Amino acid sequence: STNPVPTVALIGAPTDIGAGARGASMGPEAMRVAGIQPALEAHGLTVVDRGNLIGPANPWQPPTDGYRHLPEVTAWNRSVHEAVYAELAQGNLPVLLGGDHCLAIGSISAVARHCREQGKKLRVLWLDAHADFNTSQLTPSGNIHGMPVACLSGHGPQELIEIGGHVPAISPKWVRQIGIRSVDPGEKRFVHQQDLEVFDMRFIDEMGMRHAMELALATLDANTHLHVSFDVDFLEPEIAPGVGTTVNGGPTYREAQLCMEMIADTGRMASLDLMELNPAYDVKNRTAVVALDLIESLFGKSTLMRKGH
Ligand code: 4U7
Ligand code: MN
Ligand code: MN
Ligand code: MN
Repeated sequence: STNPVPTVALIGAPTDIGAGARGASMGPEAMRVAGIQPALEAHGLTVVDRGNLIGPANPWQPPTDGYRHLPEVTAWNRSVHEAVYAELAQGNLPVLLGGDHCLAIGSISAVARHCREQGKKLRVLWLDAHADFNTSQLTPSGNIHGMPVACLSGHGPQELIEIGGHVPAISPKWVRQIGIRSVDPGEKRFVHQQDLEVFDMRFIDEMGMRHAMELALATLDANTHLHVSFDVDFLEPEIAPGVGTTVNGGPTYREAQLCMEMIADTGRMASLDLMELNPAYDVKNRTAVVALDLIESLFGKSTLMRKGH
């Protein structure tokens, strides 16, 4: 019989190729230094560390035609796509250690390809301060880490939208965004036009994290593959300074814990991105430690209140 608890496969993607600040390339090592492998093993999980992917260096050039570093972003995403797809094909649970958030194009296109082949329904939880729904026409920066949700939805350059072999890779209807509080003007119009379901900070303030997560997780069923794309800038910067793009007013430590625990309770999480951790902005690896604590909760770190968990 097959093991119902999948092996967790850590995949490092040490690049900041899509970001506006250098340093997310150091994210994977910061998570290893924080102790991600032994921490997950202590919860009874089998964990393999696949080491780091390799890809082009960051040439640190200005954007051309609305995109910064498009050939290098494409190379990195192809590599991420193949690595994530290979783990899913073996029945493993891939954890992508970013790296900037442009790499979610490779990761989620791999998850979508796997779901198409397995006849599974896909739900993407996007935990972020930003909607990441810009296009070359809308972007104020040209940084592709602000574009992955649009690219996955079929709005972007051909070489990025076709990475999973199916355009679009996903429908924006499969996405639930949590914690959003910084959206550019053109991007905002496009989010409304494409019917992205967004539980922004205003919603969380008024209704609470619990209600937001109940709605975001409402339509999961036994056949759903739940992918979590966790941009560390989702968190309140006071608890998570180690990101290149801080936005004030994020979820508190307790709100973020509840978010992760409610995801764990579904038992459906089958792949994870941990993105945008930037040790160059961190204080004594404190943000990596907080991110690890939250990841442990995602994997069901139990509390005293929940007997049987
Ligand atoms: B992240 C921004 F203009 N929207 O497109 C842009 F505010 O992956 C930021 O969520 C994007 O961190 C942030 O450059 C991308 C900016
Ligand atoms: Mn962000
Ligand atoms: Mn992001
Ligand atoms: Mn960021």
